[in-house]
Amino acid sequence: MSISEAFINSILELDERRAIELARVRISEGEDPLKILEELKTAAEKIGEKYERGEFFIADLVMAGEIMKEISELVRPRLRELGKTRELIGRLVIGTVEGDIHDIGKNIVVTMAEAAGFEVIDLGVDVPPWKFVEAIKQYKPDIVGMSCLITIGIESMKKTVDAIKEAGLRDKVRIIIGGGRVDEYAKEYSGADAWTNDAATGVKKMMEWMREKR
Ligand code: B12
Repeated sequence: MSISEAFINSILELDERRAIELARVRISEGEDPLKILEELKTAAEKIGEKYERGEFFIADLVMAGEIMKEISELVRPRLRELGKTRELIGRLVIGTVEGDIHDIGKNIVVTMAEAAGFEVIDLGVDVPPWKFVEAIKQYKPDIVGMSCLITIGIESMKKTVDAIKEAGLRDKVRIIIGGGRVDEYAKEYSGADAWTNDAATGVKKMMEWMREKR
């Protein structure tokens, strides 16, 4: 069994100690932090499937969530280090939308965007539309990012874009949405400019937008 398989399996078995230990070893051996994050996503998808099949319960989701959070926090400093020498290229306001408390994916985007040279204002989870609007007024970001992992979050995304429009701020920012429940339909319905369910692609898009702005 490869170390990647052992790592993914340890998360699926909810073996916290082993998963953390493997992550620590891999980081100390200089493994690409993006690879570890990619595997975290694979594990999360499999956990979601187990939950859907009734093999996992909420308590297991909570445990898996804790393990994945701990691992992404172990990886974050390493990712930051890689981006340290970069100049600031833009400002991003990001949050998980109202009604949704999932934040592992969002936190990965935060770290990757910081590593790419963005100044990031993280509004946290369950963020109501007015908070996004206030943050745009206060921080004047180039880009707004919204994360959503549950179906009802799509409606929150639409409400947030609508609130940004009503405040007369829509043409001041580009909006990107991401997370497991997001797709082309969600982008069209919410009125965002782009969508992704992959942090690396999302950050690439944001960098493209910043280049266009120059
Ligand atoms: C861990 C987890 C939890 C943890 C969350 C811990 C935490 N701090 O985040 C806990 C246990 C708390 C939880 C709770 C719930 N969960 Co949950 N959870 C999951 C699980 C297993 C993994 C999610 C995850 O972290 N994925 C890993 C990350 C890395 O992936 P990601 O978020 O997609 O992020 C990547 C990209 O999408 C992208 N990205 C994400 N956001 C953004 C934003 C931008 C701007 C960009 C550019 C990119 C981007 O970058 C990331 C890295 O590539 C999923 C299953 C799944 N397949 O997603 C269910 C899942 C999302 N949960 C689900 C449900 C139903 C719930 C609950 C409602 C359960 C309940 N009955 O109470 C509650 C939600 C409460 C609420 N109001 O939000 C359902 C949602 C179904 C639906 N269609 O609505 C899922 C799909 C499970 C399932 N198959 O049924 N959950």
